[in-house]
Amino acid sequence: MIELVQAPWSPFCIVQRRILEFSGAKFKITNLPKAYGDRSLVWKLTKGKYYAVPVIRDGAKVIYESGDDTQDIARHLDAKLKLGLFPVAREGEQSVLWRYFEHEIEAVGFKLNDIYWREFVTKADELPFLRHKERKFGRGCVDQWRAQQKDLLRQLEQLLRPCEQMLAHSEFLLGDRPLFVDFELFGMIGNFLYTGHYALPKSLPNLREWYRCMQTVRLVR
Ligand SMILES: N[C@@H](CCC(=O)N[C@@H](CS)C(=O)NCC(=O)O)C(=O)O
Repeated sequence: MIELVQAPWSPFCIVQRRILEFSGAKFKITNLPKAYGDRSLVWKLTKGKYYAVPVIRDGAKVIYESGDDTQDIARHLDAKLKLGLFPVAREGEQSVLWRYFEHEIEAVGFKLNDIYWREFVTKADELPFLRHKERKFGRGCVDQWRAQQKDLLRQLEQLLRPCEQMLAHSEFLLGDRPLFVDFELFGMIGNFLYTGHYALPKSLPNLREWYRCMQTVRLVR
């Protein structure tokens, strides 16, 4: 059985979890008990090559991203479970879009989620969480994001507007069935909405409808 090693709020993990649910395949979820403080499980599985999540274990194979902009896990699931998420004719559009989602949208969405970090980080993980964030974004970064919350929400709305425009013309981003980029955007938004403090703006009705649909959509063979 396929095993997903994850942190439940991680945007990149939500992408793979939803793809697995969509596929209808049986799979097992393993949450890192201390997502920030202890990556030893991932380190062991990848034989000392990787410490981030998600990681997939599929029989003897362990799959993780080989680069910053790769989609090795999704491509593996797509090929193995025959999901049709990466049609060759849409490869170019998809690679432009997933970079926009992973870089621009994720960069604002995760800050808005992290404002509420004490609600999803365990006591034992508080110190490594804060250290992890402050080493990358500077001392007091989470307090700054809290102070900038309204502005960050406005930024996110602007960044999501092109998706709203795309969804005015089709049920999914690139047509009448979900492709990889639908799951990718779903993960970034799922991270933003994780703590339940936010909703997608009313000014983006097509996106709201698409998100509702993406929560439960299943593969039709
Ligand atoms: N491009 C990678 C990014 C994975 C990633 O950044 N994961 C975060 C969690 S959201 C992580 O584990 N970062 C390393 C760390 O926390 O030390 C992917 O799509 O899987």
